[in-house]
Amino acid sequence: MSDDMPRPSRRQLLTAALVAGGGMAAGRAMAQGSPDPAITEVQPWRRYLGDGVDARPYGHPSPFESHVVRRNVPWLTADTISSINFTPLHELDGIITPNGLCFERHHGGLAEIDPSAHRLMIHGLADRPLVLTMQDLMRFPRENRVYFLECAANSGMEWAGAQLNGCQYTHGMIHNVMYTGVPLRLLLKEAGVRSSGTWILAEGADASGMTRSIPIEKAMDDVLVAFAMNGEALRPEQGYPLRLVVPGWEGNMWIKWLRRIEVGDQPWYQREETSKYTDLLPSGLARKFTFEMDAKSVITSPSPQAPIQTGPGPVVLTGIAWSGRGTIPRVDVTIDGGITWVKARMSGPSLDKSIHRFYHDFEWDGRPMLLQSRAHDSTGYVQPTKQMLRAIRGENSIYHNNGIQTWAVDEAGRAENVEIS
Ligand SMILES: Nc1nc2c(c(=O)[nH]1)N[C@H]1C(S)=C(S)[C@@H](COP(=O)(O)O)O[C@H]1N2
Ligand SMILES: [Mo]
Repeated sequence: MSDDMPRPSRRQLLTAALVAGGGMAAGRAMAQGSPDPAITEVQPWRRYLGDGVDARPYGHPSPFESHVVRRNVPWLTADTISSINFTPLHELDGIITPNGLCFERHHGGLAEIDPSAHRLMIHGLADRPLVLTMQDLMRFPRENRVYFLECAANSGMEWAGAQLNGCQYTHGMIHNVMYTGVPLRLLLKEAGVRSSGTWILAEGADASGMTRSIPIEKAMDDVLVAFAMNGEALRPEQGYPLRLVVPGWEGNMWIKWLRRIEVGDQPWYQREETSKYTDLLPSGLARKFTFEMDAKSVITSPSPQAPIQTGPGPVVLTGIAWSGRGTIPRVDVTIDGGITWVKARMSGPSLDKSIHRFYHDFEWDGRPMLLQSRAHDSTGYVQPTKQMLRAIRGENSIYHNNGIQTWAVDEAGRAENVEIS
């Protein structure tokens, strides 16, 4: 975690300003020709009193930010009930995803649950089966942790080649949230889980009744039963009033509207871990139980939905990187399609199994660029190219695509999803 951008001295800044003559610098030179009404005229927000406190008891973003929303791709799914929408990554900065912008993936629509009628049952290979109310849960010690959730199908549409034009659609099945929750370990201990218990089954209370098998080692390690996100109650879209948090592992296992945990001695082989979320290999065999999400990154700006609109000169390139196995000590960036790589500047907290933010601040000469980022995680793993992935995994995969993304930027600053070989 470092903010190690070299700081120019005042003398260098003065020289730079003289050389640039105002034209190329990031700021605008003080008016020489026509006056700027934004500075010479009194604006409406200065003339009239504004809304008082309490006009907005629950705050919303400025109306000028109304384009910053989750979006779906209508042709991807038959309806919006069993469907997905995408986090607007190109509009975000820092590492935390605001609650209202976390992508949604529902298999049976969202369950609108009355917390007073919600229960969490823990049973199976347990000496003291439990049924907990929300109030009961609030009496267990809780923890705060920031984790990314990535759907294993994120970038799945890109296996066969560049397809969707924007990082919201190519990489937006991810969010990064601070959860407050009770370690599942404490609840399993309270229920007296037996030593013969080697797997758990987690079940949702929604119409899809989603179920996934999870090894007991993970359940006893860092899994949380979360009731809050970014400081407030979970949103209905994210599983209110309870969701499982399974750090670093594929999003499908993070059961929302969590109602039941069964302890058993083998996996259950439910739909979501057999016909779905398995990876078909070139041999015709399918790889099962790919739980951990490999290291991955994407440049969020410039990108197709966030073109360069300021012409040649200073550009702040930025993006996100994450790994299901730890932290991201390093991200490399190239603007020439991989001929030369530079180390990006990391900024913001470096947390285990969380999104990391990177920047590359450079002077754009106005020539076309091929932008790529490459994540290194704390285990030494380096994000592969799409060609490297296909060599091992073949052409028929959908899930677990963590290949390097390329954006082609033209002279006008427009960016497009491409692949280079
Ligand atoms: N009960 C339930 N849990 C669920 C799902 C669901 O449809 N029902 N979808 C799963 C999938 S596939 C993913 S990727 C994540 C998505 O979480 P989110 O909607 O908070 O982004 O939730 C998982 N948990
Ligand atoms: Mo998913």
